[in-house]
Amino acid sequence: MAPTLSIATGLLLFSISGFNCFAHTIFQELYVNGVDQGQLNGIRVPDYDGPITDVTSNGEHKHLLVDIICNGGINPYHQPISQTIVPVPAGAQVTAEWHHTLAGADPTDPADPIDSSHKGPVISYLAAIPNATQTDVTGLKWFKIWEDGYIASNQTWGVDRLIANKGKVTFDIPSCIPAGQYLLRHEIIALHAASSYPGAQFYMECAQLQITGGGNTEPSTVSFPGAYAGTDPGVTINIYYPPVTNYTVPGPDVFTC
Ligand SMILES: [Cu+2]
Repeated sequence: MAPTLSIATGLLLFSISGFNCFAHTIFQELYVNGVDQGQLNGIRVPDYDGPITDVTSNGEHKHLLVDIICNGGINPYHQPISQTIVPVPAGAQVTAEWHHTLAGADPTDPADPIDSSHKGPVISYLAAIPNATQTDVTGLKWFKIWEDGYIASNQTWGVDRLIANKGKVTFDIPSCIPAGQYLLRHEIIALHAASSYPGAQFYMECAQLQITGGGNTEPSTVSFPGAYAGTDPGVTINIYYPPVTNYTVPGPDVFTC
C-alpha cells in the first residue's frame, strides 16, 4: 500500500502547488473617499496579471530590479502608462480594487477578483517621490500604512475578505504625513505555493498620488528590495499543515500617526 499512498500524496501535493497557475490579479482602480477615480487611471498596471516571486529581484536578472517595487519588469506595463496623479487629502479613506484581468469585473469568472486558492495577506505602503509619474522607482523609502493578514479564530485571510468585497480593499491614508507626491504600493502575497522559497506570489501595483493637507510626521521607512527576505516566516510558510495559528505579515510594523 505504501507506494500507492505515496503516489496519491504526490498527486495531492502537485495539485495544491500547481493548480490555478493563471488565476492571478491586478490592482486597477482607486477610490478616494468613495469617489471612483476611473479604471487604470493613476495606476501603473501591467497587461499580464502574473506574480513576482523573487523578493530580491537581482540575482542574474538585474534588469528585473524594479519588479518587487512596482511590477513592470517581467510583466511589462500597459501602454501608455497613466500620467494622472490622483489628489488625496491626508486622512482620506481610499479603496483599491483588484480584478483577475484588465478587463475588469467579471461576475461569470470564478477566479475574479482572484482565485480563492490564493490565500494570504493584503498590504499597503506609501513612499514620497519627487514626481509621482517619474519612471525611476528605485531608492524610494517606503512605510507600511495598512495590512490585513490572518484571523486565526475563523481561519480567514486578507484575500478572503478581498474576495468577499468583490475585489475592493479599503484603508486610510495617514493624516499626519507631509503633503506631497507619493506612490501607493498596494500588494497581495498569495501563499498557496509558499512552503519553499521561491514560492510565495507577490502581486502589486503602484498608484500615483498627490497628498494634500497632512502634517509634519516623517515615518520610519524600509527599502524595496530589502523589506522582504525568503526566510521571513510570512514569506515561506506551509499554510495547509500544520494549521496556521499565528501569521506574521512580512515587512515593517504599520505606521500610525
Ligand atoms: Cu495566481
